[in-house]
Amino acid sequence: MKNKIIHIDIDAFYASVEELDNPSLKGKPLAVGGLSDRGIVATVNYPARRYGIHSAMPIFMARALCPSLIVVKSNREKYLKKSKEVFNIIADYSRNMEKVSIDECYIDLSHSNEPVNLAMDLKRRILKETGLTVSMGLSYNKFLAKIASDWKKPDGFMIISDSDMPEILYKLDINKVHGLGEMSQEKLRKIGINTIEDLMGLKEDFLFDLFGKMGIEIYERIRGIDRREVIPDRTRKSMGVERTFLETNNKKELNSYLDKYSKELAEDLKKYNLGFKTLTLKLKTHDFKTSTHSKTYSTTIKSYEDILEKSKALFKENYTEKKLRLMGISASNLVDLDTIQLSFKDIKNPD
Ligand code: TTP
Ligand code: MG
Repeated sequence: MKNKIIHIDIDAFYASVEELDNPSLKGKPLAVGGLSDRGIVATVNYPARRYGIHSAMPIFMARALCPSLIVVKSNREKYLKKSKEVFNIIADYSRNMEKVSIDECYIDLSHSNEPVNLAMDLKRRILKETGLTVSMGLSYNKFLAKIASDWKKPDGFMIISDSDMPEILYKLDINKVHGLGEMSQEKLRKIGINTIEDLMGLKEDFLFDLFGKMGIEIYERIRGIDRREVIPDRTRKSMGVERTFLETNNKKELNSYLDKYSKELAEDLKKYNLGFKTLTLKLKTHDFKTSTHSKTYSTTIKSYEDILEKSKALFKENYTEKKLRLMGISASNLVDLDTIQLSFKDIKNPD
């Protein structure tokens, strides 16, 4: 099977951007996140990881682990700009690029006879033109490409061919299996399943009983079967913002998050000139239970004010006063506003 899919993930992204802006930070333990007492670590550079600090950890806890930790306030605008620079370079290498997050994407290199050389060239160009290192994984499907990019972070490049399968996966922890959430991992650990090798010992029916359709996907993926295509962003299905924070049931605080998310979602939609019809609110309670609540509207939504009003209403309808540790909103049923304008113009000025 041809190795044709690359997964690319920028190393310690927010922290690396801050180091580029202020090179004196390089080599020192650095965290990016909220500065207040209730702040959460968005990410840390690799020196700080040696202290056991990681994303979603409260800042006060991170400081306790490493008193010399430098904390820089996160600046999303700046990271979005840098992310665009990197994606623009990647887009030169494949028309088929699917962004997964601000620092992560898949590209399909089926068209190329030498994907390895292309990948190495891309890596060099990103470093030269943006100063950032990325980790890349090349394989014959998405699941394995992602596992490969995670293999040798930072600045890694790993190839997983079908002849390496499935042995290469045996030792990996189940947290490397994309598709297995925290709750699912917990369920598996309770019955003594901690590695992919353990997971391979489970029957397909058993996984189906445990996780439904996703269980079948997981059964197949760890055996090297993953039929998901790289879907270019032009045909993306949804767009969203979510974040982990310190557990809280303070409505004022939770509403302020909704305000922030609405602003960010409106900005992202504007960038792609999109509107949407379905809004989904995601809530994760302190005991890791996740629920989603969706509503579809007859009109197209795009403005910050509109998103905020509707997400506040969804929140009011569905919030049960329990302490939350994560909240998010997402837009689906996306409407391409370019197309709407075009057809409107066409009606006004028929040929
Ligand atoms: P990641 O790619 O998960 O992390 P990273 O790039 O910092 O580090 P790695 O080298 O392991 O890839 O996420 C990308 C950015 O998204 C990260 O720099 C900050 C942000 N982020 C958050 O704000 N909160 C989070 O909980 C996570 C996981 C990431
Ligand atoms: Mg990253």
